[in-house]
Amino acid sequence: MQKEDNHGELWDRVILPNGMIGYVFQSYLREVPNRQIEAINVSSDKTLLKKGETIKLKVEILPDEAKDHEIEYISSNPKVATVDSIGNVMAIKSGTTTITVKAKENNVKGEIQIKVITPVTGIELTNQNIVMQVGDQFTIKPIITPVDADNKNVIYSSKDEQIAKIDIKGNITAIKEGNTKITVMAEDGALKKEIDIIVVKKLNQGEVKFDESLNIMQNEITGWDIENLNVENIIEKIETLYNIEIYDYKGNELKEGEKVGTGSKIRLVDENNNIKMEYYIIIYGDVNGDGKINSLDLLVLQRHILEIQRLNGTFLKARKYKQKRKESFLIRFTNNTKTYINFKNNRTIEVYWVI
Ligand SMILES: [Ca+2]
Repeated sequence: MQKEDNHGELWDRVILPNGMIGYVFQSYLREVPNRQIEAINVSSDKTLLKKGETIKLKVEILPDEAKDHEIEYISSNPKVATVDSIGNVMAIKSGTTTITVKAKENNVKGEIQIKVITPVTGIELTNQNIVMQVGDQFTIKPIITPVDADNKNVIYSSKDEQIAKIDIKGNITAIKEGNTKITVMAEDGALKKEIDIIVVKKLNQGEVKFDESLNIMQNEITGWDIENLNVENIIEKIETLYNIEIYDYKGNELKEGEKVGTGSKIRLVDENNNIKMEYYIIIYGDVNGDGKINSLDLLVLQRHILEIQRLNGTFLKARKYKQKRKESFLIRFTNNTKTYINFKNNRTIEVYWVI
């Protein structure tokens, strides 16, 4: 008991063992239970939690008569895991923390160490299937979520390496005609995704010829006039023996007059409906695949830069715009991404960016 100013009513006078006389005032009074907490045992079904997971701690208070006495919960690192007043632990991010359960009436406490891990919960691939010509290469870049996963490494494998093989960086090489599957597996073992690979015979010039304005990079095509790209414009630029089918990035077949955007696919099929080849359309600046370049693309790009939603595959390639525009308005993001906004007329804004 500290020597202090008097508060409240005088309650009692006590004689201490050393003979001193003390006065007890009301403000110092606290009911002291007969039997105090002597031990606190803390346990949990799990001490290894995944980010976002919650568990309730099991707390045993001894002796039994004291089990209703007040206790408090403290997390040594609330950034890793928090604990509420009734022992619910919530895993926030990777790391370790000690949860202490302490008696309010004295210094008796129990502890438990909680480890939080952040496993891979998503492997996102733009392509569900890829058509490649014998000898072609194509790189897949899966988006691994969450961005703060402890181990974002993936392991690639091919079901049939005679048909297509894949290296540790995700570069697929088409070896011979046939079908196979590529598996992308998170190294932490939790998740995997598959892609169908169709390897077709290399087409020769007589089978398909593209307009000179286009730039063909194996199965990706750039160099499109972005002003009016619709199904007919594309068909006009391809000379082929085969039927041409155009699909949007979601896989819906596009009809005459419909606008074509990034991620759309040109499929060549023979009279028996066999796929002869597929090409992806990349329109620089159109990162959302709607065929227009406007402020929506800028928003999508901002989400990519801020890692809210990463761009992938052809969309990722469409974010680059290398041409210099003199009458452009330049925006700089903090990470040095340059964005050019080109005011074309009173109604249209074109947005280009260079990363
Ligand atoms: Ca767009």
